Amino acid sequence: MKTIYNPTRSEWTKALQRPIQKTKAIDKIVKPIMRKVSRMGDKALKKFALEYDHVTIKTLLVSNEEVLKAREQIDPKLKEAILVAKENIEKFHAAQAQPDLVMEVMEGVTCMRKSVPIQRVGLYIPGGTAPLFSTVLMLGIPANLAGCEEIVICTPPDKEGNIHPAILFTADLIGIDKIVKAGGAQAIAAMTFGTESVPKVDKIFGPGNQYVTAAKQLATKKGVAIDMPAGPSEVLVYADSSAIPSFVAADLLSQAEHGVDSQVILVASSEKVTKKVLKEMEEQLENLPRKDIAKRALDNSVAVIMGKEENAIELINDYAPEHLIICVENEDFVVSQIVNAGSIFIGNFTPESAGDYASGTNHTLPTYGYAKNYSGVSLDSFVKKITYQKITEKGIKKLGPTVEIMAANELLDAHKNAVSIRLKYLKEKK
Ligand code: HSO
Ligand code: ZN
Repeated sequence: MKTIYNPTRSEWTKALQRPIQKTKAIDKIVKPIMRKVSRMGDKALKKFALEYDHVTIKTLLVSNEEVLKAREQIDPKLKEAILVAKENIEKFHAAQAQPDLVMEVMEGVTCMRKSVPIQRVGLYIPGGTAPLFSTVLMLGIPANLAGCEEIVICTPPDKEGNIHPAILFTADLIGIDKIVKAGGAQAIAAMTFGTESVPKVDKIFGPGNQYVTAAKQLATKKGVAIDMPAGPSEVLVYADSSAIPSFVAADLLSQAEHGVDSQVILVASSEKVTKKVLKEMEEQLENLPRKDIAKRALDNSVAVIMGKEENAIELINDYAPEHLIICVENEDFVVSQIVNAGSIFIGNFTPESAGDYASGTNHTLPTYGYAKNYSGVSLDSFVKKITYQKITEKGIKKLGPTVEIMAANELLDAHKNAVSIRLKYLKEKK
């Protein structure tokens, strides 16, 4: 992890660049996969499972027996923990529901807006080196609360063709029974086009590797929406002498262990704070089972010494981190100044891991600087808002002339006529 001292804007922009994604080369691999799945359906999914996951899949859909077995395999302590997390996530997401909006904007002109669930959603749950069953909660719970009619999960099988029991247990717990043994770009393709076993969906959610991300982007060209453009996970910790260095180090390492392309940034008020944190990181790193992954992630990572608070705030807003941990004396003021971040964790006792698993907020968040213009997943992500209006005779008489003159000036006579014809009708009726 390199250290930079009081950088200027152009210096930090250069030093904090995210690892470059080779989208062109990846698209070249992903496009034919998408095509094959659209043409051959399930057959293509099985072929790719053999090719990429080295496993022969007879039945793509997870069976009831597999789910029952998973229930027995899960340690009771883990079950309990998943239940606590579920309760918190449900509470915080249920409260996000917005009441219908009904307003008489002008006499006789009533406008309404209502949230309506997206009918069919697809949730991608990564398997691989870390089976992210917590993501089943983060995506499945709001999908259920929103009232989505069909929810399908795609997740890659292991070498024996099994799905991790915690993923099955969690899906079952929240009532999702369509789980497909498919991973990678082929899974995204299946949810985009539909196959014999996988329903075509309206929106695809979930994290994944670069192939999954590229496939999601391609899906958007086929009329399927996605949660957000994704990149590798990242955290920025802003710390001063009030921060506990071992905590800061642990938080930085918690994101570094996600993947070799993860990026973690320390912004510290002084060299002293930086040194303490870096020393702690070195020590803690050695005891981590995923230290090789974390070490490589630290190659993409930077410690920035920023003496002035206002410069630190400017850097944070410019970088727009997915996760932002604020451990400084002046925390209320600093928090109030942040305009670009996916999710903010405040104070020494708020590790990012709490939000990753169980505090109640969603862990599907914008990375790669997209926190400047995207929100994390929430209940809103699973609904669209339909607006309605109803105009009475009195209302059209009142509003009509406004529309007529605007339409005429946009040189759109047919628009004007749609009003004029009604006003004429009402005049003649008298
Ligand atoms: N930090 C990840 C979420 C996660 N962490 C899942 C552990 N499991 C992206 O926000
Ligand atoms: Zn995490």
